[in-house]
Amino acid sequence: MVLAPFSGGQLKYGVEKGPDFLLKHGLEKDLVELGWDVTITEPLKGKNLADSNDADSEFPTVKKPTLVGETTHLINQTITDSLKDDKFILTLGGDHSIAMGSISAVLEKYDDLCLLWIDAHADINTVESTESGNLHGCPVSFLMGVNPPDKIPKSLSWIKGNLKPNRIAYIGLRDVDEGEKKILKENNIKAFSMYHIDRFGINKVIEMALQAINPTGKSPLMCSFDVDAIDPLYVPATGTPVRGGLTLREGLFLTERLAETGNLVALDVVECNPDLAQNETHVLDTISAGCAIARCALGETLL
Ligand code: B3U
Ligand code: MN
Ligand code: MN
Repeated sequence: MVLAPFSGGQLKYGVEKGPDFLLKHGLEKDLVELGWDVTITEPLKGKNLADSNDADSEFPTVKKPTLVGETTHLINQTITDSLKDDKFILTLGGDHSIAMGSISAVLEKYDDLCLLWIDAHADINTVESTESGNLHGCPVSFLMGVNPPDKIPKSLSWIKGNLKPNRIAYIGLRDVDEGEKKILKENNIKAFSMYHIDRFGINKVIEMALQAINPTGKSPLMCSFDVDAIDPLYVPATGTPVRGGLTLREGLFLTERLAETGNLVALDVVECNPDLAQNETHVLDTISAGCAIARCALGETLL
């Protein structure tokens, strides 16, 4: 288990408390009870990363590139180390920019890795298309290497950008920027929005997604799960909630199905922000959903 208490990919503090809240809810004990031998690593602990908006005159379109670059590199290095022992990698965010660190590391070990990005958002903005400048809206573009090389901030240039577009599928989308739609189309990326879930049902959608990115059924799978994919009715305490999302059961079903394949090698659970809850129930709903996602991905409901 990799703790990534980081909020620098966006502007709302509190998301860095995610790992702590998930652990306090009993996640480690739950996983041990499922039979996992859990080790906890903290790549960011004791690291003095300046939380300034390092206004980078060379790259003015993105916020805090140095902080995000250094942080995700530390996460990458820790996970690269853990993967030498063939561990399952569960990374707890933090905002979704941390996936630059986790996915790049997993991809280095498994070059045929298939990625399921479960999110209300596509997080595929480039340094040119981003309107907010928040790097949690950009990780996929860096992982895929679609940013113009001369526009990549130095601190993020360690990312290889070798994730292939035909190995990514999205599920749960409902708030995608125009620039992102263009990138998705140009790269022919499989993207299942809430419309597709209503049209075909969640079971068919996950089968279509897996078939598209992993036609042999033999490649390793990673899931990057942004809790805002689930409707704010169930997961209210998150930075950019969008109504009309997955039910809690649909979200859990996705991870149960991935566990069932036997090919899941890594999971991110990101964007739980307890500070944005209006009351204790909101905190509990959000954190218990985050824990349930992890437990289901790690086999809890497989009989
Ligand atoms: N696409 C927008 C909004 C956004 C992306 N990810 C989240 N929000 N959580 C952006 O800022 O790039
Ligand atoms: Mn999101
Ligand atoms: Mn996201």
